[in-house]
Amino acid sequence: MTITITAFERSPDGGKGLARDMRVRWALEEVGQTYEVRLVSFKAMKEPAHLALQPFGQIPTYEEDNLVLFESGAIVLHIAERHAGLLPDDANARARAITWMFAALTTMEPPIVDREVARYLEGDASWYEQRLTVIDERISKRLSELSDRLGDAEWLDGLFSAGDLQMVSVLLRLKGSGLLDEYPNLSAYVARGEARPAYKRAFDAQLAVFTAATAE
Ligand code: GTB
Repeated sequence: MTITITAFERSPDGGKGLARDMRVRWALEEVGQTYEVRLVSFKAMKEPAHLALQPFGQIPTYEEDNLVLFESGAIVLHIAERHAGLLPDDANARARAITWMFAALTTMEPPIVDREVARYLEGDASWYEQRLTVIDERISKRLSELSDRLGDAEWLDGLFSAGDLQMVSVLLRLKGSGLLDEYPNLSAYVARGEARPAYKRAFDAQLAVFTAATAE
């Protein structure tokens, strides 16, 4: 089985590992699957060959034999379902881990994405600071709720799962915002995720792509 994913030829995040191929790389590293990466330019992403794989012209995509997938959440779930290591065997625990995956992507991530979009679309506007305050309040409410639920636990529900992989990936987008600082248990949770050997291998692999691209 050969797995090929796509990633930015030159990531706009400057090698910080915030683009969504990082989540797929991390999942593959956690389950011990080797993979190849096809790098795509912004131009190539909008061309028919890539659009046939990803109808919205984005990365990442995932190809495995005759299977083509897009949407990083679906890709990570596919990897977690096919390989041991990211979802518990017990059916109820498995359902709860999947619930956390959805919570990360559909409850936690939207206001965090809004914050980034507001910065690059409205950053120069007179109303930007007001808008940022409103968005940050929405994010902080969610962080507070998540912090209460996590408490002193290491991971969201027992052992590390694909739910934690997605949640840590989403929270990492807040690095540098200062918003996580109010929640030491969430900061420590993110640091535990980053300390996982699989995360480090995935991070180093995406950073090597960025470093090579900028050395050209
Ligand atoms: N829902 C889709 C998924 O989860 O797979 C979203 C995919 C997506 O947003 N892909 C982005 C993309 O291809 C890259 S990851 N964008 C190009 C385009 O739409 O034309 C999002 C991203 C981009 C950049 C940063 N950054 O610079 O920090 C962070 C995250």
